[in-house]
Order: sequence, then C-alpha cells, then structure tokens
Amino acid sequence: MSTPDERLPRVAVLTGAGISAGSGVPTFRGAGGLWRQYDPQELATPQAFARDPKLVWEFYDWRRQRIATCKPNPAHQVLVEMECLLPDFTLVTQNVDGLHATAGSRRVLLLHGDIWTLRCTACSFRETNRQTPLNPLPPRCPACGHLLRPDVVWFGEALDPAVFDAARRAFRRADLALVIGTSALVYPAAELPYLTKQAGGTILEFNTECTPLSAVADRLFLGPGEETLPPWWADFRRHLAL
Ligand code: BJW
Ligand code: ZN
Repeated sequence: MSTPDERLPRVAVLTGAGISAGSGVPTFRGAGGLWRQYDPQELATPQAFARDPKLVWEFYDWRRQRIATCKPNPAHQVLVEMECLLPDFTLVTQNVDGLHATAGSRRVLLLHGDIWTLRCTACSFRETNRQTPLNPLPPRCPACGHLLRPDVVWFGEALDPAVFDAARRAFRRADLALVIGTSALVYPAAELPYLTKQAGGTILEFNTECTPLSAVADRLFLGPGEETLPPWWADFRRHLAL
C-alpha cells in the first residue's frame, strides 16, 4: 500500500535574479542590469575587489539599499506553499537578496551566498546585519582591522561544496525541476536542471525570455514568474489533490 507521501512528486527548484525582478530587485544581465557605467558582472570578481574595494562596496551598498525596500512577490509565495505541502522539496537559489527567507521559505540552499552577511578577508570574523547605508566604505573588521567583504561568491571562487552537493542530490532525485528567472549561463548552478533531465525527470522553465536551457526544458512558461507561477501551481496542486 502506498503512503500519501509516495504519490507526491519530488521537486527541486532553481531560482535566479528574475524571480526577484517583480519585487524591484535589478537583474544582472539584460536591460536595466547596469549600475552607473559599470557592468555588474565585472564588479562581482575578486580582481575588482582587490583593485578597488571602495567601488565594489559602493555597488553592494547600493544593492543592499535597493533590496532593503523590496518585498517578496507571488512567485516567492508559491515556493513557500510548495515547501509546506511537498515532503520532498528543495529550493536552491543563486540570489543573495534574502527574499525567499523573508517570504517564509525555511530551508533555502544559497549557492552564491548572502548580501546581508559581511566577512573578514583576513580572519574568521563574520556578521549578518541589515544596516543601510554602510558607513564608512569599505567597512573594516572590528576584530583585526582588515577589509570586510560581502559573503557572496564571485566569479572564479568556489561554491560551498556541502551546499552544492546537497543541491546536486536534490536535482538528481527530483521528478520535477522548476527553473525560475535565471539566464542559465552561470556555472556550476546552470548544470543542476540537466541532472534531473538525465535521471528521467521533467524540467519546467519560467522566464520572460528563452535561455540555453529552453531547448531541453519540457515546457517554457514565457512571462514574468510572478504571473506565470501562481496559476501553474494552482493547477498542479489541484491535480495532486493537495
Ligand atoms: C525573469 C523576469 C521575471 C527577468 N520573471 N524571469 C565557461 C564555461 C563554464 C563556466 C565558466 C566558463 N568560464 C568561466 C566559468 C566559470 C564561471 C561562469 O559560469 N562563467 C560564465 C558566465 C561563463 N563560474 C564561476 O566562476 C563560479 N565558480 C566556479 O566555477 O568556481 C570554480 C572553482 C572551483 C574550485 C576552486 C576555485 C574555483 C562562481 C560563479 C559565481 C557567480 N556569482 C554571481 C555574483 C554573486 C554575488 C552578487 O549577487 O553580487 O552570481 S554573478 C551573477 O550571476 C550572480 C547570479 O547569481 C548569477 C546568475 O545570474 P542569474 O540569476 O541567472 O541572473 P541574470 O540577470 O543573468 O538573469 C535573469 C533572468 O531572469 C533572465 O533570463 C531574464 O530573462 C529573467 N527574468 N525578469 C521571470 N519577472
Ligand atoms: Zn578580521
């Protein structure tokens, strides 16, 4: 006899900047993704920070100020409900904005870190605070006086192996992968949905544009995630009799 849990699909979700676009958080790539005259992708590197920590901190401080006023949108809310109702559900995000947690998601695998946490470049000091603006810039370690940096993953830096392994396991065992608001260009995050596909599962993509993943996704829901995800979930929930 099957238990109620066994009839429910295992679901893994990968989110990117596009899920927070409807909340007013700027994305990295594409229209509106520019900060001053700089390309955000070029500021998210250890080289940029070594060259000009003040400039890189101004970029992160500006983003902290923007994000501080943003509220989760209906797409974030759907993922909170899914976590509550599905016994095998994993939310993996590339976002550093904290909006999944603010919405009420309890377990979130943060692949690229957290913009609200600062850590020392020299000692083990680490602190989470929502202070905006930060003053002075760049901030310095209260323990040793060296530079603090945002606790995020820049290009060329390794993701936390324990976090990434947990994400890989979730996508490998998932019957269904939802990929929401990511350009699917940045690795190793972008490889996750392919693990579901290789293991015989289904990929549903929610994006305002086609991405390199769209060719292998089983279905692309074209449009803002905050508009396309809630009706999809309402139907799916009904189908699962939840
Ligand atoms: C909507 C919407 C709405 C809009 N609704 N949708 C060549 C091949 C493969 C890999 C590499 C390569 N060359 C270099 C690499 C490695 C590199 C990489 O992937 N580069 C590629 C760009 C080519 N990767 C790395 O360096 C990673 N580390 C690594 O590989 O380490 C190796 C190593 C091992 C051992 C020791 C040492 C090293 C690290 C990657 C870290 C990425 N970091 C950033 C910054 C984080 C901090 C911060 O936020 O500032 O992460 S970069 C930036 O990109 C950020 C994002 O999380 C990430 C992904 O962006 P995302 O979320 O997809 O956003 P966008 O803007 O690209 O897309 C938004 C999407 O939303 C669009 O598609 C819109 O259409 C859509 N959209 N409105 C739904 N309303
Ligand atoms: Zn220190």
